Order: sequence, then C-alpha cells, then structure tokens
Amino acid sequence: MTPILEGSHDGSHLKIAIVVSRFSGEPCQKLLEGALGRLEELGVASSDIDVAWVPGAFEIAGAATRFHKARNHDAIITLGCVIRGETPHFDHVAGPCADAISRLSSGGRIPVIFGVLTTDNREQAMARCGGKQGNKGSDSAQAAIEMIRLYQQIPREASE
Ligand code: INI
Repeated sequence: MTPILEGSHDGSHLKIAIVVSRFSGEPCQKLLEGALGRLEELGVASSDIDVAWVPGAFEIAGAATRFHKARNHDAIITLGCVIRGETPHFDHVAGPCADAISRLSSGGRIPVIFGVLTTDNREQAMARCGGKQGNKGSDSAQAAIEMIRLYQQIPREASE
C-alpha cells in the first residue's frame, strides 16, 4: 500500500516563534490570542513560545528571517492584518509581505506559516480573527504543528 504522510497535532516539546504586526490593533491582538490558545491546546509550553511584535506587515518578513537564521525554533508563525480600505498602498504592503514570507517558507527547512489577513475592510478582518469565519491565528498555529510533524517524516538534504 502507498504510504500516506500526514503530520499529527502533537505540540509537545516544540519551540515556536510568532511574529505579529500591531498596525491594525484589535485584529492583530486577536490573531495572537487565537494562536497562543491553540498552541496551548496542542501541548506547546508557553515557555517554548517567543513572540515578536513588529510595527506593520511590511516588517514581518525581516523579523521572521532573523528567527529563521537563529535556528532556535521548530516553526515560525507570521500574523498580521492588511486592510485594503485603510490604505492607498495596500498592494505595496500586502504583496511584498506575502512574497517574502512565501520565499522563506519554500526553503523548506522549517515551516513558516502565513497568518496575515488581507481583507477589503475591517469587518472582514474581524470576522477572521475570532468572528464568523473563525480565527486565522488559531488555524495558523495548528498548521504550524501539523507541518513540523510532517517535515519530520520527509527526508531533507544532509547538508542542511
Ligand atoms: N501595515 C499593516 O500591517 N497593515 C496595513 O493595513 C498597513 N497599511 O494600511 O498601510 C500597514 N502599513 C504599514 C507598513 O506595514 C509598515 O509598517 C510601514 O510602511 C513602515 O515600514
């Protein structure tokens, strides 16, 4: 039978870095609360979680890259919120933010999770950080644990 690889949701003994932007205020705070709550439910010790606040989504990738280079964590979760209706330069913030996090993630050494909301308005953002559409912070935390456990089953190059 073909083996099917799938990551578990066992967060025990894992170290997680979270980079969260504060630009939009409440949505970002709620994303962080969602992530921390889910990590705790999955067995990650609070002492094994490092949280770095950055001013805006544009700064997330830089801080995430520093965590990545430091090699002290099993995954990095990025959280933030970019709202189209609140900025004329939405595309200049949201695009580079997503591209840079994607580049870091696709290196494949550890999971780098994209928990940055990009919405048309604040209402849509609020719905996705603990409202009708769930909490993307919580979803991102679960994705991080699942991907760590999956990567543990996929061989990587010996040189890494
Ligand atoms: N940063 C955000 O995180 N969300 C936004 O909606 C946003 N807007 O609206 O512009 C935003 N801008 C700030 C940007 O991320 C940087 O912090 C700033 O340009 C300094 O580099």
